[in-house]
Amino acid sequence: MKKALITGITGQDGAYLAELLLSKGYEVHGIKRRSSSFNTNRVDHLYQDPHEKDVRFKLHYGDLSDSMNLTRIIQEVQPDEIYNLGAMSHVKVSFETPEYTGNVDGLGTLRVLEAVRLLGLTQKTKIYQASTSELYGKVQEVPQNENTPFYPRSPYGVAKLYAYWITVNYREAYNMFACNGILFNHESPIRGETFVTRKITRAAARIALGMQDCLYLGNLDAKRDWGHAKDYVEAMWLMLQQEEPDDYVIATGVTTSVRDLVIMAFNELGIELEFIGKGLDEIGVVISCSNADYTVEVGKEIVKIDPDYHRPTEVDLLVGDASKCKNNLNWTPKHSLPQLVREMVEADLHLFQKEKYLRDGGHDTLNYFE
Ligand code: NDP
Ligand code: GDR
Repeated sequence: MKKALITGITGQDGAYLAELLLSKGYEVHGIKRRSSSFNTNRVDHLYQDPHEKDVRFKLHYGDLSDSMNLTRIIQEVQPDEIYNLGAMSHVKVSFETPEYTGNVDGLGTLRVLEAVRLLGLTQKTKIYQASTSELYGKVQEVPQNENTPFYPRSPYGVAKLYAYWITVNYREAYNMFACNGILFNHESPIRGETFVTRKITRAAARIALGMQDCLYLGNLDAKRDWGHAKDYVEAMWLMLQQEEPDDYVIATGVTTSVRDLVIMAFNELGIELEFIGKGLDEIGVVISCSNADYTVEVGKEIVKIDPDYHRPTEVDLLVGDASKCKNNLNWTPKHSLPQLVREMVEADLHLFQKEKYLRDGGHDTLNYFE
């Protein structure tokens, strides 16, 4: 039975990848951070009581800033594959926590690679590094492929640049099977709530249900190549099943602006939006609402700009060319953006319908401070 170790198992990709590897018969180990409240909700459905027999899903406390901890876990697990997905993954937040981001996202990768080397596992353990389209940053060429020059535009992007190159260096210096997946944005119903797609689909559902008045966003002009996280974790696994280690772009090849994504999400609920005005004064106004269940008035301003969501330096346009991955790994995305948006809006609608029902019935949450 193959053993995999996933850092960042409690995140969006970690949860989907753990599901995929379990379905392929792996024993899956994951590193979770200690937190003052539960942080495993994305993988709780995979949890197995450690007292049972033949448990194939195990969590270990750890942190990418702690090399001794990483070394001990890797020594204990002796993994065939490590997927280094752990990171402070929010680009805007990285401007506020640049040193921490450098430590975890940059040096954290070095710690994993060096642990494998020091433990003498270079010929046993294959490593996947979660690299990112944020490496491309300032537009040099479109679409972006494995040969496009990097020009990161945030502390996150710069930390991931270090991680990218240290992975290449360990592969070349120590003959390790280490790969960079240069993944473009990928989303899902379990996407973190502060990334723009999920922020939009949550707000669309809440506004339709009368639980929120307005959605505040930053740069509506930014364009991203959005895919489905379920498709992308398959590509991660495929990279480690090849004869030779290599680096691959994973993308859909289609780019969409934040503004158009907002329109798509509200359309799913029968709410037609129009954007009027410019710059910080741009607003999204309701033109029509075809669903009688939602009390959204025509003319209501439901999207506004909050400059706090703008980044000091922005990545304007990302669109990936995944031909290498298609040719070498036989991978193509199964989901389109309209399918992804529909799935996310439906999931958030369901979530908030439940919350509204409980709230209206007076059963929503316990108030500890009453
Ligand atoms: P998430 O933010 O959903 O998950 C990040 C994971 O990393 C969480 O499990 C988090 O733990 C963990 N983590 C954070 N800090 C540390 C730390 N100091 N030590 C150990 N673990 C830590 O990200 P995604 O699942 O979306 O992304 C996975 C990886 O892929 C990340 O490295 C991200 O940068 C990269 N990436 C993501 C893309 C995307 O579009 N989703 C595109 C390209 C790259 P906790 O749950 O406790 O916060
Ligand atoms: P990104 O994703 O920065 O591309 O990084 P995010 O969803 O945060 O932003 C995408 C674009 O939307 C614009 N934007 C807003 N973004 C957020 N979060 N909140 C807003 O209110 C808002 N308004 C406009 C942003 O300026 C940006 O242009 C994601 C992360 O998953 C990284 O870890 C990963 O490496 C990259 O994708 C590829």
